[in-house]
Amino acid sequence: MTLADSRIDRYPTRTPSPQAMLDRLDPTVWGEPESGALESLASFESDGYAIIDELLTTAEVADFSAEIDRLASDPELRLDERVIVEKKSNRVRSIFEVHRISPMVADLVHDPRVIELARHVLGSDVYIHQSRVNYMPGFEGTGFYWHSDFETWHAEDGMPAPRAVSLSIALTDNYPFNGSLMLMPGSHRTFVPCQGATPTDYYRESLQEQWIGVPSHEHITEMAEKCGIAQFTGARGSALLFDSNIMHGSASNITPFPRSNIFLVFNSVENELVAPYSAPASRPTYIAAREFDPVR
Ligand code: 6CS
Ligand code: FE
Repeated sequence: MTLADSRIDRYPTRTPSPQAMLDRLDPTVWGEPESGALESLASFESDGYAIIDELLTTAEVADFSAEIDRLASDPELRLDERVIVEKKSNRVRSIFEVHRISPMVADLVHDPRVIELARHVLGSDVYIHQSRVNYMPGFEGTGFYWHSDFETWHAEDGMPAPRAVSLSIALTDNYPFNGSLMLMPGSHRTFVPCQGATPTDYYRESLQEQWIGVPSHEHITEMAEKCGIAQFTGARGSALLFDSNIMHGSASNITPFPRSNIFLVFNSVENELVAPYSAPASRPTYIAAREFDPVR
């Protein structure tokens, strides 16, 4: 028996047959309650997310918007494998590892307004597991079906525990109608296993449209009835901090109003990736970093 075989998988998923939902085995907020940071995170423990109004100033939003537009229209970058395009329109949908491509985003990762949120929730030093810019263009921006990020990061990236947190910073106004993120409050306390094996090189399709690693209609119904559905709407510059295991998704955007955001995922340095728990091979490092040096 190899080490990999002997590893205990506390969150089994991508199994041949359907499995029952599991209670989360790990804390949500790992850091000690401190004054200050706690105020904006009061709801985080119970809901699995918190909204931070005006994380960025209007001027900073304008600068970041100009920066991501520059990236999206860079012909050279367009050929980079870290750029994901929309299936139909071939327009830029996401740019991964944006904190290594854009010095402005690299600075944002180190900004105390950002890094202190992650360190408080995760209760340790942190590193960037994944960063991306999401462009949800107007008229034909397609959304993401219901999923838990941790289910994917556990199965495909070998993330042991849900000790990671995402920060989605809105660079455009998030209205209820332009593809804004929907979340099920409190769903982070349940792990929803998914049925079906991970195909080889699945990331080449899943980042455009995910069809493995999506919960069953039965489980989605049960979670929605138990938790309800909330929507992240907020002005540009506001941000959504959310637990790696919360059930979320977004509708498509047929309005003329684009929805762009910068998406930073922090993982605890005490939660380093190991071999995938349920996939033939690890995903590229621009999707799941495998250098775990803490962000100082
Ligand atoms: O596969 C991933 O890592 C990405 N997929 C989705 C749908 N959300 C989280 C993450 O960025
Ligand atoms: Fe997601």
